[in-house]
Amino acid sequence: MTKKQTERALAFVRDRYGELGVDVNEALRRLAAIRVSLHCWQGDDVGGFEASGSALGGGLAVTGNYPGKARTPQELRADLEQALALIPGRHRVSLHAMYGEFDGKRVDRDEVSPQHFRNWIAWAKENRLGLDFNPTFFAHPKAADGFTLAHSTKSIREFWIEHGRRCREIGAAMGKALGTPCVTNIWIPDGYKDSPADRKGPRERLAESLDAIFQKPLSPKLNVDAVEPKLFGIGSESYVAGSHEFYLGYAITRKKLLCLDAGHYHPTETIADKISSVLQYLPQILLHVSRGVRWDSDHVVTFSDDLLSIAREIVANGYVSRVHIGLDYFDASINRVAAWVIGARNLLRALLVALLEPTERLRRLEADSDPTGRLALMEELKTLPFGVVWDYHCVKHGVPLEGAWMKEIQRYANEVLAKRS
Ligand code: RNT
Ligand code: ZN
Repeated sequence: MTKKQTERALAFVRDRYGELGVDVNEALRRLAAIRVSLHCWQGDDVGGFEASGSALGGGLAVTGNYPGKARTPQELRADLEQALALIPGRHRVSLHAMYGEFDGKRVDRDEVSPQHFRNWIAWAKENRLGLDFNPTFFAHPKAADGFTLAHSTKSIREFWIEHGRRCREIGAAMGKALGTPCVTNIWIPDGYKDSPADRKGPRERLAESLDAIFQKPLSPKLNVDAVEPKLFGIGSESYVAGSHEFYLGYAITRKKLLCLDAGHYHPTETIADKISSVLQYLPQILLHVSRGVRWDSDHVVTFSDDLLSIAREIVANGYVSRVHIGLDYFDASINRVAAWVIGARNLLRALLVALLEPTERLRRLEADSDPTGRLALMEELKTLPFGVVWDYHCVKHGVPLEGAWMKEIQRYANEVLAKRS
């Protein structure tokens, strides 16, 4: 499709949306302002660049052996650039502490500092990207028994507290250099495979460790902290110290962001309904948009009802400025660059659908006690021609349309990925 064709098509659908009281131009303007955080760890199967790489652990599992994964920071950045070139808009990249550049030296987690991320920061600046950050509480000998901040041994807790503290400083350095606050998100694997005799002790220790990490106030203009709950993991099926209730209480009392990961709840439970609940009490939250299949499997985000509901809750409730949206999945069975593009484009398309919703009209039907009319309109909306608006958005932002961007991925696979053995 040419630019002219997408413009002509848009003119038609603009009227269709206009009949419903929806301003397509306004929706496009708002979509262009949303920044999503692309997770670096999709690019190398949560590998990182530490000199002494440990097995992943922490209940995280990446399956697949698709060729061409990034082996160096240079390769990972090149892959991210390629992905970002196929995603409309300006965005952010989320890094993990294990992705520092340590020049072949062994720099332990309690020694990481902003200088290990200076190349990432310079790269982000050059590409006009924001950065977000995550301490890495897994893939390390001191996390091998499944406990970190809630560990029963004081010296191990102290090691991880120091890691957490340093990561906040790194986040603040990123925020300062880039002029946009870094969201530093804490997720720990701590839990038991089998029924614990003591559910209380680890949680008491976790609260204490977190308080120690957050002791130093940092300007929210540079860094904001998030905490990420989870129901269970591989090897922590029976008990996870950092549960939803634990962190909800923690986030409210300590004024932290709560991170809702779509894969971290019971399989029939979705995070969409949690957004307007927790935002009654929290100023801001972080989302890890992911897709669990039967369990927290971290599949590539698809254009699913779940995703549409999440986007809808953010937009319809006016939460765009209070919800930081990050992606979190890892699939090594398909082209990793395409995996980023598919998930990010789906997320943005879902947000566009939400921005094109005649929310006022739906709410009026609800207020008029007309659930039949509400249901009828909701169903009708599903087949509105949002794809035309999406095409226009892509053309306007200089990225290929659906169907065309895979050619770019193919070219990149042949020219770049195929040469990595
Ligand atoms: C794990 C959490 C966490 C990780 C990343 C790599 O269950 O979802 O966010 O996926 O930190
Ligand atoms: Zn997550």
